[in-house]
Amino acid sequence: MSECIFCKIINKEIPSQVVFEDEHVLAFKDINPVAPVHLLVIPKKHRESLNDIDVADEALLGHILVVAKKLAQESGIADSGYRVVNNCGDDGGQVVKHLHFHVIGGQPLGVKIC
Ligand code: D5M
Repeated sequence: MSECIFCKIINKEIPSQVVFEDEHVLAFKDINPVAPVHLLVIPKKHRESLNDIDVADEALLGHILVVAKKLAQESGIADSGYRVVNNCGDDGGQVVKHLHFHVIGGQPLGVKIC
């Protein structure tokens, strides 16, 4: 049994507020939102971080971004703008070691560092 918290969410071993699911990805509300809309889009297959992605995962990554855009549209934040964020590794601020993309919006967002 995986100890990964996001794998547990995928396997419905712990609850989450799912907003989208298909064969390849799951999207759910972040438990600690930093903006009115804060979703996480994750691959169903465990990848620790972007560092574990290779060429075989290109279609999966593209799909994640298409899902992120679709969820932004459905959340009503697409026109005003939003961020899709991936934190990779410790210096990147990654806490949960299962690849995930934050979709954040619904208010003007803070300082950009890049
Ligand atoms: O972001 C990890 C994110 O994962 C952080 O914003 C909280 C969120 N999180 C952690 N546990 C849960 C559960 N159980 N449900 C929903 N959201 C969760 P990182 O980029 O790793 O810093």
